[in-house]
Amino acid sequence: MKTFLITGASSGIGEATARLASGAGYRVALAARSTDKLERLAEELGGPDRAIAVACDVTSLDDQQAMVDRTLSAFGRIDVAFANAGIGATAAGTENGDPANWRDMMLVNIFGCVLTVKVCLEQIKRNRGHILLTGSRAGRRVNKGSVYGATKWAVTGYGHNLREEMAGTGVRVTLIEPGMVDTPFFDEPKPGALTADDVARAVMYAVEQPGHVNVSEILMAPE
Ligand code: NJP
Repeated sequence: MKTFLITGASSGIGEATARLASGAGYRVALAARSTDKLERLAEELGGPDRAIAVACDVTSLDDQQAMVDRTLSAFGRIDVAFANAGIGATAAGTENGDPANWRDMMLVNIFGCVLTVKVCLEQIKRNRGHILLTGSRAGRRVNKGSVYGATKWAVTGYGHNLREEMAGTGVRVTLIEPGMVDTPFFDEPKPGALTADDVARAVMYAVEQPGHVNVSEILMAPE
């Protein structure tokens, strides 16, 4: 049985993807900081033989390495790695933005994403597997003053560069680039936005293609 590892699995897009991946027959490794939520989800998805909860702050290399070690001791392999954990801006623009929040965004959205790939790569290469990164539509177009968008432009660039690095290895790399999604990412509901499930279906579309089909990026928006 193949294993699907997801960072940022405690809510939103990661949680929705965990449900679809589990339903599609994958074992799932669920990583985030909120272990209570992860444990509830792991239980719902069938318990230790099918789903494990892994406490992980993606900004820590030690945590991320431990996430992989724990997944391998539970399931023995990793076939899909979904680097999805991310946070948003507390205030818009450079003039009003908060440097502490910029640091956190850069560490979680960029550094954390690259670390996830680094720690999973040996397994993904061995299994000719799949790496997916949650970028954003904000990483594909200009948004006035958006430092968050700049972190996602970095993810876009990294994803394309990584695909080149993986050329000839059988490893596929997909960028998932949603516009606004109604998730706990925002403090208030976002009616009319994409749902987490909409994005999870896009993830599964890319993963479920035959091995010779590399879906490079999926840019999606509610309108
Ligand atoms: O948001 P949310 P989404 N270490 O808040 C985790 C991108 N995106 O599903 O650690 C480890 O429900 C956090 O878990 P916890 C967005 O940039 C969104 O919408 O327990 N995990 C939670 O599971 C992000 O890359 C929209 O707090 C950390 C998850 O990340 C991805 O979609 C639009 C962590 C966030 O789940 C998922 O966000 C777009 C850390 N240090 C892109 N910090 C949108 N919602 O509109 C956070 O274009 N997490």
